[in-house]
Formats: sequence, C-alpha cells, structure tokens
Amino acid sequence: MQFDAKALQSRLTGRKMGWLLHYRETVDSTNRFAMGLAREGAPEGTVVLADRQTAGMGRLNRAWQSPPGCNLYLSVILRPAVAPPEASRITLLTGVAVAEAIASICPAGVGIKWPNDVQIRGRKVCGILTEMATAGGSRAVIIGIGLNVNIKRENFNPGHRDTATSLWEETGREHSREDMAFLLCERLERWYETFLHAGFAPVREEWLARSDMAGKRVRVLFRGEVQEGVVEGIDRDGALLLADGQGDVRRITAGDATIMKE
Ligand code: BT5
Repeated sequence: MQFDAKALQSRLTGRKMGWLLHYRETVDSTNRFAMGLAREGAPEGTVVLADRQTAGMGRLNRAWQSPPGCNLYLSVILRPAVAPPEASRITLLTGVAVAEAIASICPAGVGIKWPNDVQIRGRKVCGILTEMATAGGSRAVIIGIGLNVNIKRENFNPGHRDTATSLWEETGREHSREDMAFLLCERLERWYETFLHAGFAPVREEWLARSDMAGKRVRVLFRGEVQEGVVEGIDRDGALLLADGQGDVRRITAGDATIMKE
C-alpha cells in the first residue's frame, strides 16, 4: 500500500520529532539523506522517511534490506548539546523507544539486544544506526531506524530468513506503517526528553528491563576479537559489562553480540 506521508505529517505537526518530515519514495539511504540535510543546518526533530532504500546501510558497511511497500526506513536528526560518546547512549535510548512502540502491538517476546537491535522471540525486527554529522562548528546525531513491518518471511533475503522477523510475521496481520511511524516518533520524543532532563539513568533502567541479555552468556565479536562472558548490565556510558567468571568485569564498547543457548 502507498505510504500516506501527508496524513503522517499532519499528525506530527506541533510535536518535537517529525514536525518537519521529508518523505521520498526512493532514496539510497535515509541516513545519508539526513546527513546532507544536517550539514545544511536542518533543525532538531527533522525526519527523513522513505518507502524504499537502494543502499540501506547497517553498521560496518553492511547492507539493510529495504524493499518497497512494506517496511519503515526513517532517520531522525537530533542536535543534543553533548559530546560524541553520547552517540552510544542515544542508540540505547532509541532501542528503548522502539521496543516500547513494538510491545504496544505485540506484547510477547519483544527484547533489546545490545547494542542496536530490537528482536521478537530472538529474531531481529529492527536495526538502529546512529551516526554523527559535523559541519562547521555544529554537530548533529542521525538516528536511523529500520523496522520490518509487513514484510513476509519468504521475501527476506535467504541469508537472514531465519534470523529476521516482521510485525506481520509475529502478529499475523497487517500494520499501518503511518501509525507505526507516528508511534516511533512519539516514543522517541518521550525518551529523548527524559534523557535531556533526567540523564541516562532512567533510560538505562528501562533498557535493562527490556533487554534480552541480562544474566545471559554472550559472545561479542569486534574486529576479529571474541569476548565471552555473562552480561552484568550496561554502564553509565552504555557500554556492555561482561563478567568473565574469574571475578573480572570487562567493558565492551562496540561489537556484534550473540546470545548463547543455555
Ligand atoms: C543495523 O546494522 O542493524 C542497522 C540497520 C539500520 C537500518 C536503517 S534503515 C533507515 C536508516 N537508513 C539507513 O541507511 N540505515 C538506517 P547491523 O547491526 O550491522 O546489522 C546489519 C545486518 O542485519 C545485516 O548484515 C543482515 O545480516 C541483517 N539484516 C539486513 N537487513 C535486514 C532486515 N531488513 N531485517 C533484519 N535483518 C536484516
């Protein structure tokens, strides 16, 4: 079904996230598009949304499968007065907002996986890509959210057919992408405001409550190096805390985590 950007825009009028909406049927990547806008000075709360991406990006040059007519690909421009390390906290904050939005329509099995996935029953339904944009003296954070809404299992690339899922697959019905986009903007606004006014502590608490990982044994791969341990939580910077079983707790700031089967 065609995306009704006008209807979404009118619902977002007057809000802090999405009050300025750039909708395109096709872009290479909404993050790249938003990056260009941010460099030209686009204000906080600007949202770029596309029906389809031809070069949707994951982390580390990985691709994000972005077919037309079924999912959400959106990027939000934020201008927090914070230093670059805040980007990882903003990724976690976004995970909380997305998990909350999804849980409202799919109550069972929704969990956040550090650092940037939201899963349902252990399958990835959403990926988050946070990037920094700098131009002149000003800085912006771009949050990219890819959410699988109505894509069917057979239409996933074979490579992630068994690791990905969609709201359709989990609930057995179509969901309005406009409603989902509205809900995401609304939840994001709420958690961003909380972060600005009360700091990271409430975000961290909610993240831990919604995480799939607390107390689980995980393996984290980063640049060819493997770290294994039991998740103790996340620290005040958003780093993952892994207990190695010998009394040491390691702080992991980046990588791909796999939750080990018990
Ligand atoms: C991510 O990277 O999960 C971040 C994805 C962010 C996508 C959004 S869409 C809007 C905005 N504009 C962009 O260009 N990007 C953002 P990473 O953790 O590196 O995971 C990438 C991996 O997820 C891939 O290597 C695949 O294995 C898997 N994957 C790709 N497409 C998928 C999909 N649609 N659903 C589930 N898994 C997928």
